[in-house]
Amino acid sequence: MRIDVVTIFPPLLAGALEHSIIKRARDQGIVDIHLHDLRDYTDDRHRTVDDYPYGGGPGMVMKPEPWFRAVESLRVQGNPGRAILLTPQGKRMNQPLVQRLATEDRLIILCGRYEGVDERVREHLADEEVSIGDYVLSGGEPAAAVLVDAVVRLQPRALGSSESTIEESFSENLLEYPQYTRPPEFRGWRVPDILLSGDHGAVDRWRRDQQIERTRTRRPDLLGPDQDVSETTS
Ligand code: 9D3
Repeated sequence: MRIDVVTIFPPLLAGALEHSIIKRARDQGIVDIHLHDLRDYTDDRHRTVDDYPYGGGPGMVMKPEPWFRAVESLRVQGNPGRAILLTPQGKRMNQPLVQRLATEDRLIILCGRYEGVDERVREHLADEEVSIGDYVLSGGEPAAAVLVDAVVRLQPRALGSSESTIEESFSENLLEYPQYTRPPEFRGWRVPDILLSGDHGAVDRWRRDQQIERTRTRRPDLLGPDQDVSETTS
């Protein structure tokens, strides 16, 4: 898979993509990731990427021309890919969305900044808009790091033998069970006896119960709308 990221701040992302699973996947040729500076696609002396909003109001808006020029020139080589605009107004990222994007041959990720991006970019350039959740970031770069991580680890052969190969709790909609390692007692806090019992059947049942109980108390929304009292209005 090829991933292009367009940003006014490539160094902010570079570090996040040079470690651990992503680094290994890049080194093995599983993903080909390229960072591009949006300012390289401007045509004025000051490399201007923003301007005042029509109609007035606070802040600046990112100009459309550098985005179109960037994406259109990246598309000259190879597969047009899917252009994903990272914005607070996008569809909320979740594991099914990540699984769908992970099957694409190419993603072109656009990181907004400032107060926003000219509407013509979302209407006529982006194939899809994605948000990573309901909190305010200063730009799309941290969201791009999150999306790239989530997509890369789903690529065939991206996970090594030490990472789990079976799909984890978010795909089966349950939280993880509690995990322990040595020592059996630390500062007076004991590892549950059942985990030291050697009874594998009992361990499996305990873990399953813990997963269900944890999900019920912490993330009832994962068990379906009926279980989620927080979604009740009256
Ligand atoms: C102060 C500007 N805000 C007025 C309502 C809107 C706004 C625009 C741009 C708020 C944040 C941003 C920058 N954020 C992103 O580009 C972003 C983001 C986010 O803030 N939260 C969750 N996911 C994402 S993806 C991109």
